[in-house]
Amino acid sequence: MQQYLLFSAEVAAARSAGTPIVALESTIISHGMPYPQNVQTARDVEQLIRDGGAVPATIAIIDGKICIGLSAQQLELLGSAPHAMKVSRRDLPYAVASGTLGATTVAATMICAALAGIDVFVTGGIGGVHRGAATSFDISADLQELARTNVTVVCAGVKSILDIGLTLEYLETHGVPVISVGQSGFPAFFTRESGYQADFQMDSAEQQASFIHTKRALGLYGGVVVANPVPAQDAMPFDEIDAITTRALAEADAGGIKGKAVTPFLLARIKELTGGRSLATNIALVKHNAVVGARLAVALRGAVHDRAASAIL
Ligand code: PSU
Ligand code: MN
Repeated sequence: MQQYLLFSAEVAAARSAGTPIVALESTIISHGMPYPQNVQTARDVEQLIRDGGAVPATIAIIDGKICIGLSAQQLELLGSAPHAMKVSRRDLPYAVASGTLGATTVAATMICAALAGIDVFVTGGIGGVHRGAATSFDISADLQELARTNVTVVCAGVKSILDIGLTLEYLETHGVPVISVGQSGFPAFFTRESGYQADFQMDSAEQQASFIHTKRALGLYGGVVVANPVPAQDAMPFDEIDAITTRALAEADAGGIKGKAVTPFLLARIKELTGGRSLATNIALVKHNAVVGARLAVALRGAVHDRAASAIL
């Protein structure tokens, strides 16, 4: 396995020192935001994680290696390359074997984080069950990954480009707990409320860490969703984003957009239709998630140490 993984110097040092590490995805850089704001945001998010006492590990596939932690040049390459491949679970062996430049989705980042022994992963929004999935069968591989891979994903909920109710049903069926932070409602990315409740509200990192630790100790494999609402001052008006989402969905349908192209199309169209204002919201919520994720990674290390200590006593 080690022949496929390449750790940056910063991440390698954190692994030896036992410093908490937070994984970050790269599809949000290549397909989720425009250049150069994508690269700037990636850098800012990494710094917020360092400020929180953890080490950031942005993950991507470069030259046939699963890179865990990227250099400034690698971030720039990924953010500016016109044809980086969007890599989910099924694409991962192709990107590694062919040497194609690959940006990892939530699903692929979870796989790589687990391979690297990283427990916490910060992103913006996760994929989910698309509206109309009853006929299109379009359900993001992110949900399957959450069902099977032991990584906690800190996000701002899911966008209303998806069927949020069905996404939560799917997660329930697969035993994936959904924890909200600071409120009981499940957030909808651009807005703080989706009209749906999370399973549990846990405001402190210690509570979240204790929950994750207990889940693992009970042998309950699979991921956890920590849904952290966008700060109120950065949220978009619900009615505006709702109308724009409906329009973007109709355009995707009319344009025959299918498969892995659907989500990037919708993200880009919403950005255009909001005159770029959705991008500011997107950046703000990812940064907020970085703060929460770093806190959780630090608390999780403490929880593991506490349990180990009490097992010895
Ligand atoms: N949702 C967002 N922003 C994103 C994505 C989803 O609000 O950037 C990206 C993530 O990388 C996620 C992927 O894993 O899209 C899901 O793609 P699909 O729906 O094709 O599974
Ligand atoms: Mn899909």
